[in-house]
Amino acid sequence: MKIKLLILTALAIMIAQNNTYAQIEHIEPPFWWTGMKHSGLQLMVHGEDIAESAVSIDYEGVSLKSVEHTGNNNYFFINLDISTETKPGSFMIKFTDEQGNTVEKEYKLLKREPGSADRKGFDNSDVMYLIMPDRFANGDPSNDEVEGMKEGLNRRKRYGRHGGDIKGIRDHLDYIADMGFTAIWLNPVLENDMKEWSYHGYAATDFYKVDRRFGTNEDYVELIKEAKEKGMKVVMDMIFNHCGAGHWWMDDLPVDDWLSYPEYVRTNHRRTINQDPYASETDKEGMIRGWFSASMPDMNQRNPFMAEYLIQNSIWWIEYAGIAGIRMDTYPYPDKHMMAEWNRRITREYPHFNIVGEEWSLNPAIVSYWQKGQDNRDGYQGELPSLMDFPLQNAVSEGLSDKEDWNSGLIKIYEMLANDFLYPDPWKLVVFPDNHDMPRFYMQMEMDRDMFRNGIVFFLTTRGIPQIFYGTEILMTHTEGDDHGYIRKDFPGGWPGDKVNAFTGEGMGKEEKNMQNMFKRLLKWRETSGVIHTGKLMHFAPEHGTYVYFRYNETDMVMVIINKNASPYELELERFDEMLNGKKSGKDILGGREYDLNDKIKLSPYKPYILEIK
Ligand SMILES: [Ca+2]
Ligand SMILES: [Ca+2]
Repeated sequence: MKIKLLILTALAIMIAQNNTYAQIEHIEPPFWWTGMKHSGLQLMVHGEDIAESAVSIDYEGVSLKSVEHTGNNNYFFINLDISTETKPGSFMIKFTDEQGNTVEKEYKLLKREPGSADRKGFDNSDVMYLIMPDRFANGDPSNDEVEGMKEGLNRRKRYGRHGGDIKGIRDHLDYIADMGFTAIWLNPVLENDMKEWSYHGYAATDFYKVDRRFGTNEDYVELIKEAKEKGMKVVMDMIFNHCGAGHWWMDDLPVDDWLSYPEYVRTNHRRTINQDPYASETDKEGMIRGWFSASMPDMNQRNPFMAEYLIQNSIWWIEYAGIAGIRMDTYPYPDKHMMAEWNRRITREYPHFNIVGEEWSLNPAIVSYWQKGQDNRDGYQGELPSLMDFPLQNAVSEGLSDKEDWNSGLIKIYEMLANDFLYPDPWKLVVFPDNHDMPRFYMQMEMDRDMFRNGIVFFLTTRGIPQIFYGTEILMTHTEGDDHGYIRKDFPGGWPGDKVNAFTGEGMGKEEKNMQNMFKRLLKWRETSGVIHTGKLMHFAPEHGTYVYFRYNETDMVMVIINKNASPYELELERFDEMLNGKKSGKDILGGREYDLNDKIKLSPYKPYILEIK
């Protein structure tokens, strides 16, 4: 009886507190670190009528600079300054209303990991494996359905959630490392609590929380730690242009212009307005401010609170999760000046970090506009270290598929690389045969394994940082059509009961197995071939269905032959004297055979060669 009374009293006190004073719903970022270069920190505080409170903080080294109101009584922004001498620890943020009621929230300042600021981003020595987490491996069936989340499991639906998760990736890190990949790019892992189509992750509903159907924030951190132990970096996919329509703030926006438009107005997708000297304001605004889709509201990066929110969010994930790079989605859609500032802020904090942006244009002039160091005539300073090389992807796809002629075939690849003069640093571009948004490279090659092999050899030996989409190494197909749901099929072996297991080789077809082995051999070789990472490139105009190029430095040389000849062909070597003069032999790392360079090289039909020159 006494106990009951005590509980009731305690409950009554709690209710009384709730009634008299605000609940803090969100403080973001949820914690921070001492010893950051940028001493400022802006906290977004969300809670009913919270903006009527006075704020106080008492912690040595932390000063409260200002409190900014937004016109919405349920939010304010607190500007702190954390001096360089501040010790890690926690303090209370005290909110006091006009009646003198107070509520306190603990806020933590953590100690940074040693070497955090000097972390090395992904670079030319890496090959990145792109994984769509929902479609790779289901390591934990218990998270397939999460109570309270809008979409559950439906593996029969190609747009449904299939149950893949972080545990599944952790379980197969050895496979990825054994294949020879040294970096992993995961499609977005943040919460997407949307009614449907939430599996792809591009509609975030919480910027500080991993989707529980993938795992917890801690699981994500563990994955990155384990990957690091196995020699692999992790790249985080981020989207600054839009959030999901189911984001918690959509019911009560922090400030009037938090979104570009309060209601759905579709973007015109005319991405060239960013470079076009003649673009109308109507087109510019229509592109930048329109929503990506009805379920993806456009965030207004011109609002300074939003800009700071996003910048801090990415720094928070870098510091918290230990990522080695960011892949930024839909790069030309947000406000470009804010994006440049974002790059500057990250680079100041992490000088050796890497960021790759997605500008899906086949025109290298457009892509090069964004890269750090580009001298644009409109004065825009891009600041972005790396971009996805869509122009080269397309050139290779067409170059290998199209008939050889003066203006078609391999010449497309040769001439596309000539455009590298446009880039401040073409070596930093990410090159790829395919990704989650386009038909798989094997389908692009109309399931011609010879042409596929030529293309893979090219991407793994040309300049840049290669990226391979999960399943491309085992010739995954989508003969049903090019719909995204088909392109992003489940990796065989990732689900209990799968008849084929590409992790163990069980039940795999001969051709799939052969291709997987070729990838492994090539990736392992590339991992230790410094000349492919940083060596120079010289290529010779394609002739007679062959395209020959060299990667070389002071000590090493590699000769690559891309070969589209349907019948045996004898390649004369005199034309390459500029490179081969005095060299004696070349050993093919694919077939293992040694070739005498005083003679012609007899090329087998459609077979590519990678010769280590001695
Ligand atoms: Ca699962
Ligand atoms: Ca936008």
